[in-house]
Amino acid sequence: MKKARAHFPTVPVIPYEGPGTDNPLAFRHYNPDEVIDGRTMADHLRFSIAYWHAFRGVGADPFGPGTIVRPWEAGRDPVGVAKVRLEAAFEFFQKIRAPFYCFHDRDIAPEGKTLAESNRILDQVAGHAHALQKTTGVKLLWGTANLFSNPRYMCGAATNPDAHVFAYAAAQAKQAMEVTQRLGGENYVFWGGREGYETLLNTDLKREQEHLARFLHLAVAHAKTIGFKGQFLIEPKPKEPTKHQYDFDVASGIAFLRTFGLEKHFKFNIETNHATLAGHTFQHEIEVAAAAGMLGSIDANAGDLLLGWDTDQFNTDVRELTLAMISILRAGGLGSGGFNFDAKLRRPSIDPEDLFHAHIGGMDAYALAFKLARRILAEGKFETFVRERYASFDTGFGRDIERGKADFRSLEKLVLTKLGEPQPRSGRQEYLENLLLAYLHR
Ligand code: XUL
Ligand code: CO
Repeated sequence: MKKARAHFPTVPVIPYEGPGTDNPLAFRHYNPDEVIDGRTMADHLRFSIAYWHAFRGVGADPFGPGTIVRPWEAGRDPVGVAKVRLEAAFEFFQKIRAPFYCFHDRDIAPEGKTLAESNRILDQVAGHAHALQKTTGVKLLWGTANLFSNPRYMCGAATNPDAHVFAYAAAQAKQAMEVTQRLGGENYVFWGGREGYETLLNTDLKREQEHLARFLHLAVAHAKTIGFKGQFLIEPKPKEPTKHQYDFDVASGIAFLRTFGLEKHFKFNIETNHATLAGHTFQHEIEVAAAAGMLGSIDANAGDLLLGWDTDQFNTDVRELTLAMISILRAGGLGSGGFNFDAKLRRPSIDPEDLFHAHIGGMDAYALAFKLARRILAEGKFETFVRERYASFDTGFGRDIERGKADFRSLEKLVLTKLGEPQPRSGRQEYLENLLLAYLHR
């Protein structure tokens, strides 16, 4: 392959310079080569760049068109532009030192006039991505199909009232999964897109949920047919674009998967901004997934709680990330998942350098949170507190309750004859919050 010209000529490979540096284009906490417990930080954190935001985001919003103009977008042949864009992207992945990227089919390759043409274009552009993966060592964390932008999906894809659209979506997902497999994708994501509804006046909710489950069963079957071993992930979101999305949050996602016998095949891709839109904290969603053994991957971002929509911002809230990281590490990590920056530049952040500042902040915040969470878990103060709080279930009648050896009658007898009134114990929330603060600001 001919040597690609530099698309970010003013920015070097971002060095790690430590917390004391004044260099805005250096990492303070993310040291990808640092070995911790026998694995590099790059390996622990498995950072990924979201192609749709970093390389297709132009800063458009409902009040105006894009503000971000990249030089590689200038060509007239869309397939040629797609390839040069990929080269710019891989240069960025390397300079920002992210080992992974993620994409929707339509992010990397333009849609053709027919499905056959779209498939051909995608195959061709994916071939270029494959070559770039090989020369750079950057890998695909996950792929997915965009089943929400094209007007044909205005009433949903798998939940569309028209079986024709369901069939089209199935065909598109098939191709996206096969391309993901060819590129060595470690996971495949199903985000609901327009799988939800605006009004029940025109919607058969039960039938739509059954169709969504059927679609996922077909995906599971196809993965088996082609030997795709990547992990399937559901990405819950409560609203936006539709008023009510079927994959509302992790808890409703678990119920849905179990109802339709899909739970063995899926884990969750949890997005911070989606958690808060559902009225949950990021950590809550992680804990709910972990409790079910279904924690898969993270879409790393943040919403603006004063705005209340999916603002997809880079997250530098170390407190929130440390709490999340505690839950992730306690659950044994993300396995084949990673931290994918599903986050975009603000509309006026138009310089190529802004893309670096944004990701440096996001990566540093996660790296710092990772280190803090490890220290907190190693010292075990919170764990000890929680364990002691539930200690009455470790022995005697508490253990009998947990093991199913007590019933209402035996417990009634126990209270009447022996236990009497329970002694209230403080939950010590403020003490614990101060303890956390001491870790965050040493
Ligand atoms: C939308 C969103 C998506 C998914 C992939 O809110 O998060 O970009 O991550 O389809
Ligand atoms: Co996302």
